[in-house]
Amino acid sequence: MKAKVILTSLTLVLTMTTQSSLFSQSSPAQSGKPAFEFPALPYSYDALEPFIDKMTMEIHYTRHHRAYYDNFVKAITGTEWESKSLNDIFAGISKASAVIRNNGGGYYNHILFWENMAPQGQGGQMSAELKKAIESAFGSVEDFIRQFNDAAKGRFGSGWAWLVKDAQGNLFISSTPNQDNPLMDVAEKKGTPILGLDVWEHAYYLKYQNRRPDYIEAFWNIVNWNAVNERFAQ
Ligand code: MN3
Repeated sequence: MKAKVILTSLTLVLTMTTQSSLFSQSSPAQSGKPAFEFPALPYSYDALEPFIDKMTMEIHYTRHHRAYYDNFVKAITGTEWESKSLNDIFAGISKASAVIRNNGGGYYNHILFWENMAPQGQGGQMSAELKKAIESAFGSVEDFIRQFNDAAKGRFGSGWAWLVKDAQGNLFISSTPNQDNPLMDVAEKKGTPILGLDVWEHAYYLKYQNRRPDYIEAFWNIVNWNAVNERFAQ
């Protein structure tokens, strides 16, 4: 009797699984599949040691980034924003709620941040094209790094430092508060971020405490230039 109940339940589960895989071929809204996904971290939690410690990475990804994603999806579900791309959402973010702005920014910014880092020695080199654009915008690579570090150190409170490509393909450095980013219509200078650095205390406090400048210096050891080159070329 008990075995029969289990078998019936198994059949039911199997039937449901088959149906949902059929539905997943239709649009995300119809299938119940979220339009926005929470991507896997591209490396292990300890891969960026000793520059970013394992516990910081684990908490940052599984708690902070996950919460931005969950809250963003919850906030847009059933609204006009649900069917838009992230680019379109950010282009009209001044009309969205603070919950969508903060969590949508947090969701996107961290995906970029994880992608633009790699274990030491695995991030490759700045491409010749990117180097040329950096020299033309900032004078030299050293001047670029100094200006980027200044933007990251100078961000009061929580926020981000960015290397950004504008609509003409020119590079500039900027800094945004909270989880804003240069794709947002509220940004002072707008463009496509190709490199981002999280300077919220949650990104560095366990290892560096109040020494944000040390964390910023350490970041250059783990930049994934291959990813930055690719974003610049797009
Ligand atoms: Mn963060």
